[in-house]
Amino acid sequence: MTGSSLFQYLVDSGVSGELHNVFLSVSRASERIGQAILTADIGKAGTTNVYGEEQLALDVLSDRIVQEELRKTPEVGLIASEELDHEVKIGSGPFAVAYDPLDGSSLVNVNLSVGSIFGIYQRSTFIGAKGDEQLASLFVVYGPRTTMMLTVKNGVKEFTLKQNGEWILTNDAISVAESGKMFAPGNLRATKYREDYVQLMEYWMREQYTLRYSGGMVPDINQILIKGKGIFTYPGYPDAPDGKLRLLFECAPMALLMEQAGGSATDGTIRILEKALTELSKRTPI
Ligand code: P6P
Repeated sequence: MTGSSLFQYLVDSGVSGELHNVFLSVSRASERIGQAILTADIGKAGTTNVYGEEQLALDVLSDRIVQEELRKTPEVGLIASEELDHEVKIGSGPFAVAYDPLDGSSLVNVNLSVGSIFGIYQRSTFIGAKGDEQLASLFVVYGPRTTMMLTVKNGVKEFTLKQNGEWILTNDAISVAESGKMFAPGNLRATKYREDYVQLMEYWMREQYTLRYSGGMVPDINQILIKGKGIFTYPGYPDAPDGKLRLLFECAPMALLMEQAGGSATDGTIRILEKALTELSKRTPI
């Protein structure tokens, strides 16, 4: 129930002890990233990631923090990071963690909320993985408060990081329903090429949906989960048919949370969680 610690929740939920350490390492990494955001250099790292996106010093630092914590976790054998161009075997543990260490990092220098996203599997390679295979997924929002949305596939729970470093269960009944009139429309530039997206936007505006889009997938999805309503879109268009968002690092973890909260997540045709990963950098419309 609310008020219990993350560790107590994992025990109460019957999550296997082997997984506890993985969650505790991820939560420790997130706490450290939250601290780094407050103090670290928000300049450029002078490098680009595999997507050709310029890395910020914070992107690289956040990835290093997650790696440090996961390399201290014997239960984790494999990692993949949005900041790396290949998966890395880090031990002989059964679990595999795919993560975006600092999603939307460019929002830090305009002082908007950002987040970290994690998907946890039991696999020896991510190639071929489907989001349905995730044992758990979670994201952390670095906003006015640092909060975590977690699913171990028995619903979605919110934890809040307290001053003493404890993650306390603050909402144990996260759910979304059809009722909401709130939209987070990404990639509006696609309307130049896609009449269907124009019609959808016109419908949402005519129906007086409330616009809530920050440019950060983590806070934008968090808002839908907390308010229990709304829709997030990021479609593709001829120049980028799969859009921008990554299947492994962003869309699959988010899709599991959304479905576990009673919502749905598709690429416009099939469930995100049914899509097999053909390559680490695979993108998908959502
Ligand atoms: P755009 C952040 O860079 C990100 O990967 C997601 O967090 C966010 O939803 C999307 O890209 C924003 O993209 O095209 O609106 O800047």
